Amino acid sequence: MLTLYFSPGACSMASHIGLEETGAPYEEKPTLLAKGEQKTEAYLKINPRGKVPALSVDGRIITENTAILTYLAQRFPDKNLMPADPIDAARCIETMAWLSNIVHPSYQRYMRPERFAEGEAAQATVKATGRKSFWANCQEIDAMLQGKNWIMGSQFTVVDAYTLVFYGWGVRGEFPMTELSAFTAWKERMLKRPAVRKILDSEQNVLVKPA
Ligand SMILES: N[C@@H](CCC(=O)N[C@@H](CS)C(=O)NCC(=O)O)C(=O)O
Repeated sequence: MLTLYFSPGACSMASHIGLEETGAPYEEKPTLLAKGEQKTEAYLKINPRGKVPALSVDGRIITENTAILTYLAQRFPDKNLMPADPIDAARCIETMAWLSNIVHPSYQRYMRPERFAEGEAAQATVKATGRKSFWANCQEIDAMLQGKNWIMGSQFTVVDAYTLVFYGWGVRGEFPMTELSAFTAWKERMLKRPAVRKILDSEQNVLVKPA
């Protein structure tokens, strides 16, 4: 049995979409960050780091979007969620690692500067540099998507599921996302995928909420 621990609106949406794209049955365990449910004793037994997502595979836990999405692509090879060529597969994982290591923390610095520095002046600097870095990262994604349907080219892969988190966060953070034409056209393409739409609707994501 596959069980996903996630919080609507969080980066766990990447694994949620990936899981839905496999077409496999799974159980959902909402773990609401707004209520601090990621820090409960019960959840810390699932992921001692107190973060979502976590995927339980018959009781064995995988954390980190990059690992969960790679596992899903390998477990369901007929769904073609990872490029077949080993170099392209490595590049797909490389891009997920970049999203996790660079893009996600840039947004965190913008939204939660208090986690990175003490004192108002230092936090204001962290926030401003986080905003600048996140926007530069969004521009890099836009450049990656120029002339392509999907991040890896002509094939939808798990890195697309992960990348959508950041378009949504950009909208939530009031960045001028529509200025990024390739990124925005790709987002519209993503919304046409039934699995993506289902998860965005169920999480009441900002990208599908009525204005
Ligand atoms: N690199 C990790 C990041 C996980 C992460 O930071 N998750 C956030 C939600 S976006 C979280 O659970 N935060 C709760 C907290 O820090 O208390 C991944 O991709 O899975």
